[in-house]
Amino acid sequence: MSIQFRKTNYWGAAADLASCPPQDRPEIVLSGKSNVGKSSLINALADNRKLARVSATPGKTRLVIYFNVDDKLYFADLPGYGYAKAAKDVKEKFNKLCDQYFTSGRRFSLVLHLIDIRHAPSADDVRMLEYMNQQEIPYFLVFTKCDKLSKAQIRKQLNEFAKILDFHEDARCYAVSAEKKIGLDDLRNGIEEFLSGELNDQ
Ligand SMILES: Nc1nc2c(ncn2[C@@H]2O[C@H](COP(=O)(O)OP(=O)(O)OP(=O)(O)O)[C@@H](O)[C@H]2O)c(=O)[nH]1
Ligand SMILES: [Mg+2]
Repeated sequence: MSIQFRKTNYWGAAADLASCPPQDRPEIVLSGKSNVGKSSLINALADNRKLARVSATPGKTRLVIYFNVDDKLYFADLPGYGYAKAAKDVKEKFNKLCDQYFTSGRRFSLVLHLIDIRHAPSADDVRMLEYMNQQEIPYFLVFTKCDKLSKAQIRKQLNEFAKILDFHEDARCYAVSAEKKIGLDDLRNGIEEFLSGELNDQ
């Protein structure tokens, strides 16, 4: 069964767990530091620049925003963690929403964990991978903003990440650019392949 990523539309925003959609189809969560390019990646996968709000100011996504992909799955766009400019109480509130989200018992099919290819992974990235490894949450690592580096630099960075990060043996890695549309088909195919068992059961 193929997924038409172009048929992605806004489902709604959830400020708490009660407002999240029913778990009637697979849910793919985008996680990662603020400004890493989560909303941009959703737009790029759907080939629609107007879908998710992209911001020059980090921390714009303050709720869990749900998108319906081809009536087959949801993308959940999480608020980015660790953005510098928000006030402390605001920051804590959003971190709490993310923590609650992950520890709620809600079932996720897959997490796309985004890391900017140019930067060393943060302590939060390391913590998140440890958490997903422990909880056996399947994830892909998606390295973003590849248009900013040469092919040789990308290879070098990927080798560095492999040394620093303890990824699960099943975690696939993708290097993408939302801006220049690099690596998107690979990622779409990876998602489709990953979900194929689940979608065929529906
Ligand atoms: N060069 C380049 N810039 C990108 C790419 N993807 C995103 N950006 C830029 O990075 C900034 C943040 O992008 P967003 O998609 O809003 O990031 P986010 O992770 O959703 O951020 P929060 O909602 O704050 O957590 C914007 O200025 C984007 O234009 C990319 O592939 N290449
Ligand atoms: Mg966002």
